[in-house]
Amino acid sequence: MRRDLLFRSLVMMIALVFGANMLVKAQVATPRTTECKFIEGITVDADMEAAWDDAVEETLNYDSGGADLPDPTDRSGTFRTAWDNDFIYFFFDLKDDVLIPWTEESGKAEYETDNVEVFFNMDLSNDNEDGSYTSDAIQLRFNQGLEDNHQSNHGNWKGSEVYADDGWEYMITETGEGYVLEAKIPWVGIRPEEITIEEGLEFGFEVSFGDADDETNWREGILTWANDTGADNSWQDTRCFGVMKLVGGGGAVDPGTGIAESASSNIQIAPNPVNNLLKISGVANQNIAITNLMGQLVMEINAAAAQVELDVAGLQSGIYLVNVNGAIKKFVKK
Ligand SMILES: [Ca+2]
Ligand SMILES: [Ca+2]
Ligand SMILES: [Ca+2]
Ligand SMILES: [Ca+2]
Repeated sequence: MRRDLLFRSLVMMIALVFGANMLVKAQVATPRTTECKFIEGITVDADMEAAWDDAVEETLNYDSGGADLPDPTDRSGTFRTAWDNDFIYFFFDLKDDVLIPWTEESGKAEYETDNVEVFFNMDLSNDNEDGSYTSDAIQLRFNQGLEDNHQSNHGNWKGSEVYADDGWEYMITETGEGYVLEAKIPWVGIRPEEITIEEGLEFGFEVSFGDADDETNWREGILTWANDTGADNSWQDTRCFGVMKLVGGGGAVDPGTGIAESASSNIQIAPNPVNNLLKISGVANQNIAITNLMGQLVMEINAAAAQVELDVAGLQSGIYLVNVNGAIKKFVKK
């Protein structure tokens, strides 16, 4: 018995040593990765609602100076991400001791004052060997103190007006220790035509948090999430990016978030999730309206029989509501 215990302890010790070794190697050899979860019900108001509880929290890990990280009160930060079929969402919690917003009078470029940038490289299959931006790579900026501005220097920038029309929103609130930033960016402004936004998609992603603390000086440092090279290079080198993977959505997500279903209804729907044909029963002589979560009507029929079959193959992946005479059922289109 004792020998057995001794043997097991030895095995565990060896495993620990090996495990630690592999962890160190992994940090050097593999790019940083994160998961972006399918979450609905986020409102861009610089307030972290309960929906964000499900999101992965990431830390800004590296400083562009290459040296040790600065004092956390000078600049430090965490962020969360989420996605749905139309948007990618961000919530940044940033510590910054002196806020230098961009103003017209400052005479500075937007990237020189306090700001956050996000970078996307949506197609990982076409990257240039030297890391120079492919047409699907993009750099976008949120400026502290400038809520209607979203600039980009490089990549597939479609212009801030296009983004505003497509629903780009962000809001910043000062916290006393820095600021929080909540944002949503429409996929339509990020993704190339050939990339489908769906569960399992992996793409290049990076964040940089630029910090200026003196109106007379330039930005004095940048914190990054993935780039551990010590050089401020993400704006021109996609090899500095990490990888983000979309998880959830397309049936894996609990459709119980947001609008409540009617519990006491005779209506039954199957299968759920559905690919092509959705059977709806308990609906004789009633009007059936299918809406998306934004309330837009996507299909409508009058049910002559007690059971009808709807061809939903043409609907985009996501969660939909079946409205029958005020009763609501949800289904997920794969
Ligand atoms: Ca919010
Ligand atoms: Ca600072
Ligand atoms: Ca690419
Ligand atoms: Ca600052």
